[in-house]
Amino acid sequence: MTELILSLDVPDRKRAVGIAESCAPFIDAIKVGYPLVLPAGLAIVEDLAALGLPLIADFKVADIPNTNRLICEAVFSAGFDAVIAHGFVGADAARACVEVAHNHDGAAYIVAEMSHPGAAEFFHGGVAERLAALAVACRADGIIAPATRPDRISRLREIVGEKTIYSPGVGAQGGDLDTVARLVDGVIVGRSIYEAENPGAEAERFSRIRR
Ligand code: OMP
Repeated sequence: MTELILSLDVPDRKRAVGIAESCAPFIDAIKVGYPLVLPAGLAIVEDLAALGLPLIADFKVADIPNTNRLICEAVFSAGFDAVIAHGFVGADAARACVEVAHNHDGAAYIVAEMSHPGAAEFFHGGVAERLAALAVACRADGIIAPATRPDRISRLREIVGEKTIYSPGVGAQGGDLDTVARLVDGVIVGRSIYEAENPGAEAERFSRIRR
């Protein structure tokens, strides 16, 4: 089964909670990042907790080990179940995120390659492969890989093996749901669901990958 993860990049707290509620029966986790947490605060975790779904903090943590540790402590103390961190800051910094996550019985995912066109400027020439290897070496729970480049997902799968691959970039960014769903453990979808007239119905449509 491939998971469907709702990316709740909706800055209005009430609207975000309403969308999450309508989508909840059709999704496996909710990813929350700066667009929602900055206006709504970490209290958004309490609003979403009632849905009983894992909450992923997409803060793309990318600092020195001590700061990463402090950020991740705040993330997991707030009630998140997982965090997304960058690996380009080095193994020591990425490992700090993984250690805090595991101390809280949570998970940490490392960005191996990003999905937008500009990612090609730096994520090339073996960089993504090295970041995926770093994720394995740091005992991260998995990686983030681009739905916009399924061939790259397949290449990164060779490196991470059975580890989780979560993939954003379907729909609004052009990635094809069914193609990507066959390659990854979870597909992350934002705008295609939360900007739909009926987000719940759209989430249900996307949820065909969960069968
Ligand atoms: P939509 O493009 O609206 O479906 O949203 C995709 C979500 O995934 C957004 O929250 C992005 O910040 C996030 N994302 C990417 O789009 N590309 C990446 O390479 C990595 C992420 C991420 O780490 O989640």
